[in-house]
Amino acid sequence: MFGFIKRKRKNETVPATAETISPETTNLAQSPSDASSVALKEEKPAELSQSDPSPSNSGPADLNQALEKTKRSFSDGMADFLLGKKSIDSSVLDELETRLLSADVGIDATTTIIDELQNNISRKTINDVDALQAKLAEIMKTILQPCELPLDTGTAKPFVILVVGINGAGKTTSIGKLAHHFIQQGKSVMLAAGDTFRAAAVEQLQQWGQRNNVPVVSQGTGADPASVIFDAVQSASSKNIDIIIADTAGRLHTQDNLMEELAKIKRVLGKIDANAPHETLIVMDAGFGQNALHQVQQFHDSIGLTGLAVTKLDGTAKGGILFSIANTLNLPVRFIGVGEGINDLRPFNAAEFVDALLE
Ligand SMILES: Nc1nc2c(ncn2[C@@H]2O[C@H](COP(=O)(O)OP(=O)(O)O)[C@@H](O)[C@H]2O)c(=O)[nH]1
Ligand SMILES: [Mg+2]
Repeated sequence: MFGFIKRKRKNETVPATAETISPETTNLAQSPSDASSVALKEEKPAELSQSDPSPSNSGPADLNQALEKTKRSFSDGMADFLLGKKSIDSSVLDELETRLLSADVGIDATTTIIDELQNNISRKTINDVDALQAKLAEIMKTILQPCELPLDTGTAKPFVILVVGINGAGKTTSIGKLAHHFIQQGKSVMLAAGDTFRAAAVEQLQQWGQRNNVPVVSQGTGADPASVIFDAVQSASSKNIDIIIADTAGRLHTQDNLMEELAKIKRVLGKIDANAPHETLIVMDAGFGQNALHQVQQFHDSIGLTGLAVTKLDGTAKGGILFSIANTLNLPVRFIGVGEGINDLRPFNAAEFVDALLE
């Protein structure tokens, strides 16, 4: 955010100084293996055709660039504002506060940041813009650090990841990127098409399977998601696959029958391995800002989440939502999505994120 303040300040003469949906939920009593009499289809990975219009396979999006919109909402006009300042006074903090709020950092995290800066200014440990920037980065990293808990998939085999969230959040796309991420680590991956609500959803996952050259287990549209995922995990087990990632249909936290369907999937998986799913990962669209926090909390209360993937940070000025997440949800941010391409998902790193934001 202050990167170009520095550039502007090269001409400065007076430096600032301090003074200052799915199919209806089916009967759980039905044995999942009964349900598996529905034809199980395991898409063998196929080579991609040249004409496949897959999202860019280019290198990872540059984090600085991906966060451009959020950075702009912080920094537009901030440089000019600070240039006129001879000291870091309360008006600087007021301005910063407004910008943090507009980037959706949230009231609690913003208050923490501003209070901490104010204390340092009062104690005269911040005397200029550079010191302000350094302290700001330090405080922001401290807030985000507790969310940085990388997903360890080595604790079970197959390690089962159940992906949930509302429609359009980026679940299926993130599963495709996740498969790529794990393959890069030398792991074997299988996908389960648990979004049986629309045929297109199964096809979308199959395409990601092809791009990654990994098998996709599916049944027909309208099949019971719990049985699809159950069968997939059994298949992964027999094939010695390291990681299975299960897609689910999008749903709202208010749709009780759909939330019950997720609970059912978890119960059914528990019959194979008491600890499965080993990760219940919610995918959240960063662009939804504060509204998404409530939704995530409701999912958590209903089915118990273990991690978050925050997508579309490239498409929003609300990237500050990560700070609200850190302050209000007691959940690890496993990954962030910064574009539509196969490489555009990265493990969340608090320091890297803050540095990119303040660059
Ligand atoms: N720009 C951007 N688009 C994304 C990202 N993640 C997903 N999308 C797009 O969001 C749309 C919905 O994604 P999809 O995976 O189908 O959502 P689902 O309904 O939750 O499965 C698609 O057009 C994706 O390409 C991201 O990190 N950045
Ligand atoms: Mg989907």
